[in-house]
Amino acid sequence: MRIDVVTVFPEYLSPLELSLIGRARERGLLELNVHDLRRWTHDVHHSVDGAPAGGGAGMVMKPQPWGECLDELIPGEAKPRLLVTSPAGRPFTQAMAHELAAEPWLMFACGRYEGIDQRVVDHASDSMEVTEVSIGDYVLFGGEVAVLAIVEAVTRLLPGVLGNAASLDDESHNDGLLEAPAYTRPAEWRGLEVPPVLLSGDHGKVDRWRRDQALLRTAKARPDLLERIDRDNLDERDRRL
Ligand code: 6GU
Repeated sequence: MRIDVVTVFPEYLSPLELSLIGRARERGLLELNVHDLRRWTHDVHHSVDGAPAGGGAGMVMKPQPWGECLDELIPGEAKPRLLVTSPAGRPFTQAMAHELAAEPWLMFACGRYEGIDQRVVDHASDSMEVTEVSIGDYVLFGGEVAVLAIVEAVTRLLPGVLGNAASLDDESHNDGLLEAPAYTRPAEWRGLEVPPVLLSGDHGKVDRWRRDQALLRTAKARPDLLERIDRDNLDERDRRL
């Protein structure tokens, strides 16, 4: 997969050189390029923003640098899926991570200030799929941290990135539930025990326990997820819980 990120703070994306994402890049599973939007400014101050039309607080990113940037980075017939970060975007979820992991080319436009002039989105939408995306119901200074989160969630779904792909099946959000709590050795720590069922060696019992815990945990922390779960995916015992 190829990913391009356009930002006025390229250094903000430097964590993408670390750890498993850095390793995926070295191994050629991910090609990632970060671009400084100011490259497409022509004035001495390299200005990328202007006062909002209609008045109000803050600044809006000007369309000109974005337009020239997209023209240069997308010269041919092949188009990326363009993701524009915004607290007003579509909520990013594990389902969207799977959707994005299936794309050959993603391009992220990081909004700063009060966002990007809407005509950038409208114009790009004529020639490619554009999705405004948010990582949650709170406001960040800009989209860079959102891109870190999204790129990480997507990269770990790419074939060959995770050593143990089976762990993808069991994790939180894959079946609409949160995952059961996890334990490791020692069996007793500071007077607290690992739940004995996990040491029983009975895989059927362990699976049932994990399922119960996942349901209880989800009911407690995320009742909204439980509301949305497909009732057909619940067995007799789930329903009683
Ligand atoms: Cl994608 N951008 C900004 N600025 N704030 C956010 C966000 C994105 N997602 C949640 N809050």
